[in-house]
Formats: sequence, structure tokens, C-alpha cells
Amino acid sequence: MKITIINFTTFLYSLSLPNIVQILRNSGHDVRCVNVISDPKESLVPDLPAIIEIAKGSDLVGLSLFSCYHDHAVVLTKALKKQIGDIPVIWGGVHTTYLPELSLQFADYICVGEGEEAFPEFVESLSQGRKDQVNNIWYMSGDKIVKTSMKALNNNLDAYPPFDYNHEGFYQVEKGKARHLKDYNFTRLYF
Ligand code: B12
Repeated sequence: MKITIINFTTFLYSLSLPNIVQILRNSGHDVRCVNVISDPKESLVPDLPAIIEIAKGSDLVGLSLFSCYHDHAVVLTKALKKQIGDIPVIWGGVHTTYLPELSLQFADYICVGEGEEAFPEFVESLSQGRKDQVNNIWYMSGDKIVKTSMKALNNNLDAYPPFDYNHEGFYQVEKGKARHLKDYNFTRLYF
């Protein structure tokens, strides 16, 4: 599957995603990751064309967010569905764990709690055209929320693959412009 995962941040990039990206890639999925550097108080509209250009052709889009980025996630979810078709959009991150009911008013699916195992399992089910119930992945059925059980926490973090510090397929979108993370001037953060 072609999957785009988008994270909103004021900072360089999210520690929530590199593991998940690597696990999905190890299962053969084509995954790109976009870090949108944006002030939550500012409009996301100027960044939408650059984000959508990267996400075009995806079979599934994931958004990762803190609560302060709820409005950005709503705007982006609506824009994605309007501009690249009615593809499934899943939200994850601390916001969906804190406020699952609110998140499900806008997202097709949400991840509650940890995603390293739940998200790849969900992707596997979706790519086979099935609609299995996956622990930690909630969705709406009519006007009812389908709440699945929580997976047991995996205390063996060594079971997960290391981050890909080559940043292959990682992008930054800032002030309406996209660039590959490889071309990012990291030193500007420190000097
Ligand atoms: C490290 C950290 C930071 C670091 C981030 C470093 C980085 N590059 O990512 C720094 C110091 C920069 C930071 C800053 C801020 N932080 Co902070 N931070 C944390 C902390 C301690 C850990 C977060 C983390 O990395 N966890 C590890 C990752 C692996 O877990 P995760 O993010 O939850 O992701 C998992 C799941 O949520 C899920 N998942 C995540 N995304 C997705 C996406 C999809 C599609 C799916 C399916 C699943 C999924 O899978 C992941 C793996 O299991 C948490 C507290 C906590 N215990 O969680 C606070 C926390 C996230 N921070 C918080 C806040 C408020 C902020 C700031 C807004 C503070 C401020 N006023 O400036 C800023 C925002 C900066 C920004 N990113 O824009 C709040 C968020 C509250 C909320 N309701 O959103 C938290 C929860 C602390 C708190 N209790 O208040 N933070």
C-alpha cells in the first residue's frame, strides 16, 4: 500500500513516527512521512498544496497530532478527501488517546494508545480488503463508536526496528514549501 503519514509540529520532527514507518516498510509498504512545521495558531491553508502534492496517490493517510493541532487535522482531513479522493484517513498520537470521541467526528479511524503493532496490523487488514477489528483501532459504525480492546504493552522495545537516519522518504513542509528532510539545514536549530 502507498501510505503517507503526516505530523504537525513546531519542532524538527516527531519521535512518534520513525519506528512505525520502518515497521510498515519492512512489511513491503511504500511509506512517506511529512513533518509540517506550523504554529497551531496560524492557518494551515498556505501549506495544503505542498502537503497534498506529497500525499497524492496514497491508499491511506495517517495524521499524528498533539491536541493543539486538532484544527489543523480537521482542515487537512477535509482537504485530502476533497482533493485526492475519499481515501481512509486515520488519526493517531496523544490527542486521539486523550479525546477519541472528538477525533472520530473527523477521522475514519483512530489509534488509541500505542501504534507500533496496531497500525501495521490495521494496514495489513485494509490491504487485504478485510475490515478486521484491530485492538487499539477505533472507528464509527453508524452513530456508535466501535471501541476495541487495548493491546498489552510491549516492554521489549528492542523488538522494533531502529530509526532510518537516512531519512529516506521523509519530508518537511514549512511556509508552503516542501523539501526532503535530507536537504534540511539542521544546524539552524542550534546556532
Ligand atoms: C518528548 C515529548 C516532547 C518533545 C518532542 C520531541 C519530538 N521530536 O518528538 C518536545 C520537548 C519537543 C515536546 C514539545 C511539546 N510538547 Co511534548 N511531550 C513529549 C512526551 C514526554 C513524549 C512524547 C513521545 O515522543 N512519546 C513517544 C512516542 C513513540 O509516543 P507517541 O507520540 O504517543 O506515539 C505513539 C502513539 O500515540 C501512536 N501514534 C502516534 N502518531 C500516530 C499516527 C498514526 C497514524 C497512528 C496510527 C498512530 C500514531 O503510535 C506511537 C507509537 O506507539 C509527551 C508525554 C508522554 N508521556 O507521552 C509530551 C506531550 C506529548 N507533549 C505535550 C505538549 C503539550 C507539548 C508542547 C505543545 C508544549 C508547548 N506548549 O510547547 C510542545 C509541542 C512541540 C511540537 N512537537 O510541536 C503534551 C500533549 C498534550 C496533548 N493533549 O496533545 C504531552 C502529552 C505532555 C502532557 N502530558 O501534557 N514534547
